[in-house]
Amino acid sequence: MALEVTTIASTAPANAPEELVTWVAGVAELTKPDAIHWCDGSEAERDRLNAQMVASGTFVQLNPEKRPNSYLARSEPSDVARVESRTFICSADPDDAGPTNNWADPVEMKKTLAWLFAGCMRGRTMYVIPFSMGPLGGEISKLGIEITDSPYVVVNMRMMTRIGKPALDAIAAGGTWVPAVHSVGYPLVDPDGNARADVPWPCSDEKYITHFPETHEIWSYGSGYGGNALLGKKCYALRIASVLAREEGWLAEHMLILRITGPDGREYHLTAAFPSACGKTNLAMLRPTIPGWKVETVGDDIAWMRPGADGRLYAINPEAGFFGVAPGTSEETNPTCLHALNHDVIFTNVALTDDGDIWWEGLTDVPPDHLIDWQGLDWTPGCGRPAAHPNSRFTVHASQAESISPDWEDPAGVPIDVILFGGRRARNIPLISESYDWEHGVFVGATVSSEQTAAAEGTVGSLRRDPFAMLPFCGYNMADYWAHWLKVGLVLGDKAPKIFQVNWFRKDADGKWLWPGFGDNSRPIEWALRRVNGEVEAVDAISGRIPAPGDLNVEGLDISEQQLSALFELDPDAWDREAALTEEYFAQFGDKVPEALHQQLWYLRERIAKAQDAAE
Ligand code: O2Y
Ligand code: MN
Repeated sequence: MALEVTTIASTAPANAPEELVTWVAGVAELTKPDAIHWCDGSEAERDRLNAQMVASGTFVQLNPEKRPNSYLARSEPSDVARVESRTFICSADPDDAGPTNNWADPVEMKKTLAWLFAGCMRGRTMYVIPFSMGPLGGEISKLGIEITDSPYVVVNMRMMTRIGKPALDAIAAGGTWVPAVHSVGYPLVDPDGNARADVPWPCSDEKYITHFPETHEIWSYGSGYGGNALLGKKCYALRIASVLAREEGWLAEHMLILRITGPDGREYHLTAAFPSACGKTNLAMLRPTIPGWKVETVGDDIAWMRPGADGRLYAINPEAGFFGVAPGTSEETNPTCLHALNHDVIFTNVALTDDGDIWWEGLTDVPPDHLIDWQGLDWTPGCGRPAAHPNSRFTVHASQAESISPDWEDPAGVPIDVILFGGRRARNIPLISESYDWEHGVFVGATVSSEQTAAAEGTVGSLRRDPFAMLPFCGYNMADYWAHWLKVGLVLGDKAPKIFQVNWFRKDADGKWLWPGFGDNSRPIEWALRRVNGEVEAVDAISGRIPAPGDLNVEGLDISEQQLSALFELDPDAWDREAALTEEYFAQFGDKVPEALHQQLWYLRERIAKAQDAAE
């Protein structure tokens, strides 16, 4: 039976502010749950929910001797990833969402949501999750409240953010918070009171992941999966935070954060933006092959960056955990990540071994003889189906990575020396190239493109523009976002980080990789850091400044001079064609494209023309 409003208020912790209680009561009145639980974030609460989900069939507990305190969830086949086509930015003016977002009228969307959410939690418990993005109390950190009817979301949010009493205390002390409402859209009782049984992975065929940039609200309906449901991640930390960042003069970015310590003990910090399927998690846990260098993880996916009192740009990781792709993770590709998954992990859509452990494609060279696949079916090698879903995931607390930096939770953040923009490009883009200045760096970030792989949306091999790796994550018009980056550059002045473009994926004429990647990606990064120190000169080229011959450290690497020069080959005619595509691409943003970026395209064409002349 749905709760009375007075009962709803009585569920709230004593220090919950009235405004919050009124909002929760309003959502409960709309969604009509059977019970309300305010999450305190305790281990006891987590253990209770885990046991409840094992009993209901949502979780399979893994063999505690092999994988202590770890669980496997299997989602519905229709609910296996973020759904960009069902993700909406609901700004009053469509122009404020821009051509790269799905826009919806906020008034109309609120009507749709009111209809969808009416009674959607009947028969369920509504969980109220106070959470902090970033260390509690930090100047760059922010608060939120997620309401959800999914216990799976609660236990995932507990690892991915800082939930519970401390966050509620910060809200009670007057902290502003972003409201985020989530429902799986599978009520257990209909409006006439007819009950139906629950299923292990409740969700709805109808999905809406909606953002209201003017009121800083998030409403998500119909999916229990990842970025659609763990609303602190992409919905808040990127889409809504990018709007807040623009209003408040900072940057909310889809970037990993690293600390790198050189042989002389000097520390550097780097952020890096990569589109999907470019090895971002591997870079976040890089094991450098150059002797004397150490790399530590500060964040694997999102960076919030703000100019500090000393004028430099400081970054925090707003998250507390990793929600990474499992397939392809192995002792060879990312041992640090694999070791982090030894205990206290939630796996979603990986395969189950006969002895109660997990497996996915790429974990071992030889698959086990028998598995239960991600859909709960018997699986044997050669059966023609993947055992784990290609977008299967692990959720793990960041502190479990042996590479985690001791300062990953420093509320003040880490000062950024270098920003990298990457992409997957078989041709044209060199291994590394330094931007001529901040404006050129913004142009490079704005024009990033990447070849699509089987795992991503789009045709395999086709190029997808993914500006700043923010295409699905910018909460407002992308061209206004570029203008914001240019503005931040003016504030930072000569204290701005240096910006580089990297490409680990270049191939030779026979389609073979030219660069070994993985730990050897520390080599171009080392060159970037030596540029920061002013230790090496660079050569002006079409794409930017590239290493002078002999300056890239390839000691101990089995790479020929020919391969090395192919990694930096810049064909002026091919670049001319890229410039024409960039002009077309900018055209979709109309007169919103900042003049400085048109200017950068003009400079690029000048460099191309000069190279064409020299080649004649
Ligand atoms: O498919 C999902 O719901 C997850 S998407 C995701 C998860 C962790 C880090 N990055 C991403 C992404 O799509 O960039
Ligand atoms: Mn991401």
